[in-house]
This record gives sequence, C-alpha cells and structure tokens, in this order.
Amino acid sequence: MFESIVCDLLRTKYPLIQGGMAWIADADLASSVSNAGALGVIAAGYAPGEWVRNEIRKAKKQTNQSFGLNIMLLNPNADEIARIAVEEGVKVIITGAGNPGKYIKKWKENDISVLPVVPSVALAKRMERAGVDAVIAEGGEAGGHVGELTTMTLIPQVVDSVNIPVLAAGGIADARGLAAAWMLGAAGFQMGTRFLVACECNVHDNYKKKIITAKDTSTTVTARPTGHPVRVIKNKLARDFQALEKRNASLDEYEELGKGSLYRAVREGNMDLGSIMAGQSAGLVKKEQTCKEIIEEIFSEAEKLIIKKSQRL
Ligand code: TUI
Repeated sequence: MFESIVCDLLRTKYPLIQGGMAWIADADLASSVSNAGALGVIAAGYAPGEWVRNEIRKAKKQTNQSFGLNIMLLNPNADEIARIAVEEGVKVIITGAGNPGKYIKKWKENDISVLPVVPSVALAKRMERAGVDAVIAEGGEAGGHVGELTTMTLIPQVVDSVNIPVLAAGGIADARGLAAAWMLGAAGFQMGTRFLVACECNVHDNYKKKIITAKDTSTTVTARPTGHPVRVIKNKLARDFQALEKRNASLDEYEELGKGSLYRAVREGNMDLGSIMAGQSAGLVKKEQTCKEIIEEIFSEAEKLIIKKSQRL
C-alpha cells in the first residue's frame, strides 16, 4: 500500500527514513534500519569529517542496502562533510538546520538523491527550484532543532506548493501517525524518536529509559532566543535554559550552557545536565524493539488501519 516514488528515490522497500540524530545515528543504527527495508541514516551532527568517513565505511560493511547521510548544516565542517559524501559514494543525502543550496549542483552531478528537511512552504519551494528530489517537511513536534509549524498544518500546505514528493516528519511514532501523514498527502515519512529505543541504537540506557517513561507533556522547547530552538525532555538543563530566557541572557551564555550537552546525555547518560533531545511522540514509545520489528509493525498496522477505516462508512 505504501509503495511510492519515494521507495525508488531511496532504493528501499519502505518509504521511511530514520531520523538523523546527532551523536546517536551511527553505522550500527543505520545499517540495522537499512537491513530491515527502510533508509538507515548516519548523522554527521557536529562530528568531524573523519568520523563521518569512518561510519560510512563501517555501514558499507554492515549492509548491502541503501543508506543515507544526514548533514546538519550548522556544523562548521559541513563543507568538508559534503565533499566526503561524494568521495565515499553516498547515494542519499538529507540536510537539516539550514539551506543546502550551495551543495546541490555537485551532489546531483554525482547522482545523489537530495532530500532537505524544511520547516516552511517558502523553503520547500526554494529547494524545489534548486533541483532537490524531495523535501522532508518537519513539524515542531519533532525532537531537536524545530520549526514553528505543526506537522498537521505544514504537510498539506507543502504538498499543495511543490510538485516533488513530500515526506512527513515530526510526531510520527506509530501506525496511526504514519497513516495520518499519508492522508495529509505525504509520500513518505521520517521517524526519529521511535528509533531511539531500537535494540540496535547505541544511545545510553538512561536516555532510552527517559523515552520509554516519557508522557505527553514531557518535552519542551528551549533556546528560542538563539534562533535555533531545540525540543528536549524536561530536566535541570531545560530549566536552566528557561532561566536564561527569563533574564534575557546573552547568546554567549546559551552557547556556554549548551556546549557538550547532547554528548553528555547520549554517551554519558547524564539525565540532569545533558540535552535529551526527543519529539513529543516520546509519550507514544513504550518498549525497546529491533529495527525490523519497529518497521514491519508500523507498516502492517498502518495498512490495516486504513483498510478498516475505509470499510466503516
Ligand atoms: O536539524 C534538525 N534537527 C536537529 S539538528 C540538531 S543539532 C543542534 N543542536 C543544537 C542547536 C541546533 C542544532 C538537533 N536536531 N531537523 C531538521 C530541521 N531543519 N528542522 C528545522 C530545520 C530548518 C530550519 C531552518 C531547515 C532549514 C532552515 O532554513 C533556514 C534558512 O537558512 O533558510
């Protein structure tokens, strides 16, 4: 039911991309997702180029399936990573947190599928003109760096505004969300938070526990005044960020507080002073499962749901 043009673009069985979670989405997670029929993704995040090159080479050994690279454009090494992707023969690039316009020509010359994450109609249109293959429209329910609009309102507006496929991201963690995004006009999906608790995900166990015990109101958005708002699970660090907002702190103070905080949560398991990036859908994620179980369950349940609803007039 969900086969779409996106499967051809991604060279996958399912039109699903694993979200590019910085410090988390490594070769192990990416290859496990790809081996299960969706697009696994290595997240460059803030990593140096050599780490990215190494993970790409590892992933190639761990899967024969297609996988992608997520380039976070706030990374000062983004130019180098854009080049490494070409050198290492990456076939799908996803970008986040900025406009990838200056790289697109080179990537397309190298037969790479390019899918930028966009938070608005304006950027989606600009990206279509720049020659990308599809856009991933991400609502503010997502974890990490977020835009202003909700998935429910953003997806149909982007679908109406461009003639390339639109993938939906932000708030999708189960079959109901996936089926809903399909009805909004999405031809594919990106999902991050649910993969945080995949058995093959190397994030610290404390982080997984936080996701599994999260409820509907467990996340909040911090750092709005920096222009790079970030959705995280509420904790001491999030409260410290909110205190900065209250007293109109300088951007340097935000920078200082945020420095190293994602690494502290992901690798050290520090749940008080670490940045526990997660989407609002964390409240829907209840158990650890393999990537294969997650992917097969979500697509088979979504198909059943759509059939059931269409029969009940
Ligand atoms: O990029 C993400 N999510 C992320 S990146 C990240 S690492 C980080 N850490 C601290 C501060 C900031 C980032 C953690 N999570 N999602 C994709 C996404 N892209 N969401 C929103 C955007 C976006 C925003 C503005 C894309 C393009 C854009 O363009 C502005 C422009 O230049 O026109």
